[in-house]
Amino acid sequence: MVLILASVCLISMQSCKPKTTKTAVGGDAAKSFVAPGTYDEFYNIVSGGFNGQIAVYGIPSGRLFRIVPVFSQSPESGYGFSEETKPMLNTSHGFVPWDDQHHIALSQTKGEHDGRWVFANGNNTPRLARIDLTTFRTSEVLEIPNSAGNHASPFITENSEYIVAATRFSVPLDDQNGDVPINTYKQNFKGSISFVSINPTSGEMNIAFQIRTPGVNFDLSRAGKGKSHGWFFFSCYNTEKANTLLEVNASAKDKDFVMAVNWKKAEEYLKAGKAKKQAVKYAHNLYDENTHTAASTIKTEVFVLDPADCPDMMYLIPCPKSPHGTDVDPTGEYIVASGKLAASIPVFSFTKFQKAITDKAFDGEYDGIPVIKYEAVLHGEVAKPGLGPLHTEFDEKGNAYTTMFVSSEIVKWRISDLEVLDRVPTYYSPGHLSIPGGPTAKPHGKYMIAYNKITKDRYLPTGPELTQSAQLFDISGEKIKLLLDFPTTGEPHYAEALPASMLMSKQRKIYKIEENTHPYVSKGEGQTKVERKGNQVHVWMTAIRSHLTPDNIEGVKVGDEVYFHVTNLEQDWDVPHGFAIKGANNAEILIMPGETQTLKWVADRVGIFPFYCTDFCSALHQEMSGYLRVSPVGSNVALHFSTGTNKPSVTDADSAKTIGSTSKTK
Ligand code: RUQ
Ligand code: CUA
Repeated sequence: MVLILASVCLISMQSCKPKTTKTAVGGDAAKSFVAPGTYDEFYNIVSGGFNGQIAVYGIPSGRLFRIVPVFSQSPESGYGFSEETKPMLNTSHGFVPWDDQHHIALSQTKGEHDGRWVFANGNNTPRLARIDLTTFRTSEVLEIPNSAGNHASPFITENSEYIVAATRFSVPLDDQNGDVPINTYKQNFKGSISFVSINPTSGEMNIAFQIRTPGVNFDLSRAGKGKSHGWFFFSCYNTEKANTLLEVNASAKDKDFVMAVNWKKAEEYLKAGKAKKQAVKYAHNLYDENTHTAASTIKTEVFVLDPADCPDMMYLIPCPKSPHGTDVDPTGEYIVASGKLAASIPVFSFTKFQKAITDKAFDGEYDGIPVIKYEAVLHGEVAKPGLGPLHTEFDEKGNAYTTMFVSSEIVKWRISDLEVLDRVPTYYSPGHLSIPGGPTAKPHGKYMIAYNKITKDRYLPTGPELTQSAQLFDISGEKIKLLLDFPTTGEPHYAEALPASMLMSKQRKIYKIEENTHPYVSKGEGQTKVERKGNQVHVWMTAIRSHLTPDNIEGVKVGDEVYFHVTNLEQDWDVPHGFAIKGANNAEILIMPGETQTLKWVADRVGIFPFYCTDFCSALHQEMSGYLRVSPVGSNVALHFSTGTNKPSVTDADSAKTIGSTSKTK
C-alpha cells in the first residue's frame, strides 16, 4: 500500500502525507520556549518568495521580528513609496515594485558568517539586493542583464568575493534581435552566469564578468569552500533544450548536469583580455545613508567570457534527473546534488573531480564543454533516501539533512558512508531547510528549520489560502526531534540563521541629525518653511513628540504637487514618526530618528486636508496632526504656514467666511 502510494506520489510529483502520521502531534515546547523578556539564540533570515521581502525570526521561539522590504513596496515603512526610496525599484524596464524573492546569502569571511550583509535574489525581473545588517534595510539593488529569471542566485564565496546570478531561463541575449520563433530555441537561446563582486568595505555590488553558457535552465548553485574554493557549482536542467511542455520534454534525458566553473581561471581570462565588451542596459541603485536618498544609474556594458575562448574554465558533471539543489559540505570536499526525479542522491567528490580532469576522464562534450565521466567523480549515492530530494544542509558532525518534497520528510544521512541515519516527517512538503551556519565551513548545528509549502490541517484555516509554515527541529542528538510549528509570511524559500550575538551589539539606533545632508532637511523647527516653485509646493517639516511643524498650511491650490519633506528630530532609539495625509495615492512614510523622507501628494480638490503622525509615539500621539487648506485654481490665498500662532493666511474675501452662512460680507 505504502509502495503504491509512494509511486503515485512520484508519478504525479504531488506531495503526500507522511506515513508516520502518529507523530503529527507533538513537539517539545520547553526547548523552544524563550521566556518573556529574554532573547532568542539565533536570528533566522528568511526569504519571502512572492511577497518580494525578507523576514527576520528568532530561533528557537519562531517569533517574527521584522519584515524587510527588498524588491516590493512596503506601505508599512514607505519603502518604494517615498520619493527617496522609489529609485531603489528602478530597472531598465522602469519602476518594478515587486519581485519573487527566493534565496538569501549571508556575507562570509574565511568561510564563516561575518554578520555584515544579506544578499537576496529577485527571480522575476533579474535583480540582486544587499541588505545592511546594522539597519535591516535594503541598501542596494542591482539588475542583471542577459538574464531572464534570476533563480540560481545569490550564493556566496567563502570570503564574499562574489555572489552569483545564473539565469533560470535561457533566452536570446540582450544585444541580439530577440524577435525569433520560439521553436528556434536550440540555435538562438543562450544562458548566462554573472559573477558579481562585493566590495570588502562598502559591500557594493558590481558585475565583474559574465559567462555565456549553453541554453539550459539554471536552478541552484553553491560556491566551493576550503579545498574547492575557487570553484562554483551550478545545477542545470532542461539540457534537452525544450521550449514547450517542459514537464515532459525537459525530463527526457536520464541525466542533466552540475556545471562546475573555475572562477579563479575566469578571473585570469578576464585579466588576459579574453572577455568581450557587450552593450546592455541595467539599473544599479544605491541608497545613501547621509542624504537618506537612493540614486539609480543605468549602466550600459558588461564583460562576457565565452567558454570557447577559455579552455579549462568549466566542466559538466552528469547528474541524474533534473537536479535542483546542489550543496557543498562544510569541508568543501563533497557536492550533493538532488535530482528531483531521481531515486537516489548522488554525492560527488571534489578530489575525484580534480583527478578526473587531470586524467581526462571525459564522456564527450556538451556544446563544447567537457563532460566528466559520472563514475569518475562519484563519491557514492545515498540509496533510498525518500521521494523528491530538493535541498541539503549540514551539521558540524559530518551529517547531511535532505528535504524530500514528495514524501514530506527530512532525511539525515552520514556523508562519509552515505548511510541513512534517521528521518522525520514534515507537515508538509518541505522546500528548503536551514541549519544555523549550515552552508558555511562551521555549522553551529543544534537546530534545523524546515520551510513547508503546504500546511493542510496544521493551523486554523483561513479561507482558500492557508499559511505557509516553518517547523523547528532539535538536531543535537542522534534522533531528530520536532520542537515547534510556526507560520511564516510570504512563501519562504531559502533561509540562513546566525548567532544573535553577532548582530545584537552592532544595531544602529539613530541617524545623527548633524550628519543629515538631505537637500530638504530641517535640522530644527526654525528651519521649517513652505515654498512654491511653479505648481510644486515644498514643505520643510519636522516631527518631534508630539507635534508637526508647520501644522497649519494654506495657499495650496488644486493641481499643486505638494512634497512633504519630513525630518524626524528625535535622537532617541525606537522613536520613529510616521506621516500621512488624506487622499494620498501612495502610502504613509515612516521616518527614523534623524532621517528625512518625502511624501508626494497632489491636491485634487478644494477643502481642508488633515495630516498626522501614523506611529503611536507618545501619550499625545493623536494630537500630532495638522491641516492643509486647498483653494481653487486662481485663488489669491497666499502661501502661509504656522505652528501654534493660529495665524492663517487671510484675505478680505476670506475673513468672514463661514460655511453655511448666507454670505453677508458688505
Ligand atoms: S527553490 S523554486 Cu530555492 Cu527549491 Cu526556488
Ligand atoms: Cu509621532 Cu505619533
